[in-house]
Amino acid sequence: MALDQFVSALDSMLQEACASLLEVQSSEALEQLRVKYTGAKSGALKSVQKMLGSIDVKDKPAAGKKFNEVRDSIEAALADASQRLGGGSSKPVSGVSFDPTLPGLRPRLGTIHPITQTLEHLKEIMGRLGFNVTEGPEIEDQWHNFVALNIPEDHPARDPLDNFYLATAKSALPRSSGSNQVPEACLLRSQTSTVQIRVMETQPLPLRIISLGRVYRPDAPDATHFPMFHQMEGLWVDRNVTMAQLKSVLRLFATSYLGGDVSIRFRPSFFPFTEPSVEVDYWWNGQWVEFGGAGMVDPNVFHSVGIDPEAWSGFAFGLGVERLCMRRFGITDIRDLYRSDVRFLSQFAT
Ligand code: FA5
Repeated sequence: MALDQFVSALDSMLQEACASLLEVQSSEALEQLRVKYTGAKSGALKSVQKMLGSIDVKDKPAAGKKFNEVRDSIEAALADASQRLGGGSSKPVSGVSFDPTLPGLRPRLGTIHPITQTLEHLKEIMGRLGFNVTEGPEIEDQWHNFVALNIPEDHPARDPLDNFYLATAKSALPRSSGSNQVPEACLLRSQTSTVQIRVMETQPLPLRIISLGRVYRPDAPDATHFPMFHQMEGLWVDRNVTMAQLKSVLRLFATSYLGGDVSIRFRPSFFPFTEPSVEVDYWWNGQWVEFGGAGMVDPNVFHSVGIDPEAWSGFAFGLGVERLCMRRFGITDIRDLYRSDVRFLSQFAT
């Protein structure tokens, strides 16, 4: 095929395509034109391209160049038509419009997790009652988690099935007498009562502290239990601390945090580290919900940290932070707090 024939075939195709594309009025018609000219199987460009094979070798570069120019022009005309009909363009559009008067995109700000909010709130209330905030480690040795708290070696609370013992972390030589004097496995603390011991070992008396943090137990998750949760521990040791003061502090705390209309009750109970001991419940949704344990520090605990129980007395309590948070925010399933669903969590923005 002669070069001039090839060129004029391309020119007339371009002319016809441009005329049709300038007039096209609907997306459907535009799509038909796209198939007609650029369709991969039987588009007009494809048929002309096939003719390239019959062009004289010396004219092939010029013919190829012409073919590319025409193909680009048809694609540009298709993009223009698509733009005019309101559809997107496959090619970047030159002169993109930009309206500086439109409002900007608002950046998404995070919110403070309801448990963090609760921890801060509890510290604030207890601070007003004169309690100082203290911290303790989450990886504990058996002395602080059990032995010093009057929980002997054969106590069921030390069962490996009820605790997260760590395979690698070991304590220094155990302080408990009668043990076989080899380093013991540490564990993720199962209660914040560990901090009572750490504080009494290191701080001068009298003392009045709270400690808030995570604790870990292999409890099956349900609406009110989670394997990782938070507790607030309280400890007051002085010359004449009484059970009546324990009741007053917990009642003042509960009305401050949960509201004046809250009903709470103290139920006789047992903890190895307090005597007498009570469970603390509040009334919610037609039933009593336990939110903590409390009692007078057991003399054996005082002995283990070198405090004379004849000269000093004290009370201690440990409250479940999640249960308090749920009651205040009306959350009915503890698992919602840890699903990391931003739609749920952002409801509690401060
Ligand atoms: C204790 O942990 C004692 N250390 C409390 C204590 C401290 C008693 C000081 C006396 C003196 P208990 O195992 O009952 O007690 O847990 C206290 C609270 O933690 C419970 O009342 C509950 O509110 C919360 N809690 C316990 N297990 C879970 C769990 N799996 N998920 C969420 N909260 C829990």
